[in-house]
Amino acid sequence: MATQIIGADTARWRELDARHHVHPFSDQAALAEKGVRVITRAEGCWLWDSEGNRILDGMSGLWCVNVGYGRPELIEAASRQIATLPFYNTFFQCSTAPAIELAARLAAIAPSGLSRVFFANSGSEANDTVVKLVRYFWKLQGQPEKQTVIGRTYGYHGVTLAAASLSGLPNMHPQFDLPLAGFAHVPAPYWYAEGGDLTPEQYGQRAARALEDKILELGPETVGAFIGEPVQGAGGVIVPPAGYWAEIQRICRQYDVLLVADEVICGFGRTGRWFGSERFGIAPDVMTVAKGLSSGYLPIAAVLLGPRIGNALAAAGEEWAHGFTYSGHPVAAAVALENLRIIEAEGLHERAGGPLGDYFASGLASLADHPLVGEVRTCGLLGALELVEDKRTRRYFPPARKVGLTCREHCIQNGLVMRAVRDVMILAPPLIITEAEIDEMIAKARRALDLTRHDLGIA
Ligand code: PXG
Repeated sequence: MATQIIGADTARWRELDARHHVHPFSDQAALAEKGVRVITRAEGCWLWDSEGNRILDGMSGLWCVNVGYGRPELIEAASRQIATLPFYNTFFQCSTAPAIELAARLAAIAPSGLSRVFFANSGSEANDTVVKLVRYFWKLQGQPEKQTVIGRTYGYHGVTLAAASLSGLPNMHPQFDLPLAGFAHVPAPYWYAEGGDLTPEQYGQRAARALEDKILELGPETVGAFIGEPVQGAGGVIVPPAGYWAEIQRICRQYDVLLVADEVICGFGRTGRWFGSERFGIAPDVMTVAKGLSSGYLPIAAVLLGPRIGNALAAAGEEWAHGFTYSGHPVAAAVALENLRIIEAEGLHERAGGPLGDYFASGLASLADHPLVGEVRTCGLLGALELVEDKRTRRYFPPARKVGLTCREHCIQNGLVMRAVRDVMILAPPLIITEAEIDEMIAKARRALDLTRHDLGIA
């Protein structure tokens, strides 16, 4: 009976969605034709859709539901704060208790003296804020020409004009005549796709040196900052070779270029530490966080400032002209605080960096014998499988064969959400996932790989 009602809603929702709802990063007409999947509830690592399918969420929503779905503590934190003070702003000499406590808590867990916190509502807004801060900081230093920010190919930093300009994914620029002036890009340390005959470490050094070349080409006096994700997420879970980040840091210091770590995906336990920067020995001047900060329960993001920028801003002697209505939103901040308490109390970051991360890594590694899998990469609870036509030469299938999309479709039909980036299959499950659920996830992934191979007509 209940299922019948659900079914009726599905048809209506699909129709209304097709008619009225504009979707992010989607071919609107193609999606309307196919019809959306309507997700109706979730618990732990599992989703249910309006047709009653139960699906293992191998992507934590969109790389964010680190503590899993349905946590009563977060529900209580939100409802308590909504009842007490649903909103007040942090402009005009006011603050709120959750925003203050969250700023202090972030300062306590952040590495390398990042002790001042500005709040935003999304990763895009946080990175957009960074671009403004970089410009303002160098003006305060009397070097207003140090404005260019360098990002990387395969980088994803969001979709506002500035954040999209920082990003380096090929589809993000042409539709909007981006990047804006003042942005440049250097190659990612993506050895598997672009490393040729070099070892991963050699290629990592080459990719890092490309930053030095770019700085010298532009003139160090014009380059204000470099931004990078410790592990590039949406670009395909690109785990940098050993030595890469050390070389990047040397270069940034040598040319007095601020180092910005985009921790929107890597933060809050994903890589097995509180922050990816710790995992890779990065001491950034600025860090941006979002997603796992509230485990996606409410939108909130932050920019964490180290002493150099923080002190300059504090000593500016004027007000800085930047801030969002919802900067430090009390309900989002209260949820984020409780979320951080859960991660700490349950040791979720340590779990992802310890036995559970190892279990996930060996589960994924067991797929390396599959004929389609050219490489398996993991870092904490981030994982990627490179699907290729020829493992020996690392040759991909022609893009027109849509191998990644085919595999993703088989995953969802078999009750698993896996993300396809080109022909790279990605997993980033909630940090509360159990070993039994990892086994189930790997079994579903293997089945999807077999079905994909079958569709490709490979014997
Ligand atoms: N930085 C990084 C590293 C991200 O992954 C952003 C910034 C922007 O955050 P907001 O909150 O503005 O979306 C992100 C977002 C995908 C996908 O397809 C990834 C993201 C967003 C949407 C889709 O993998 N990451």
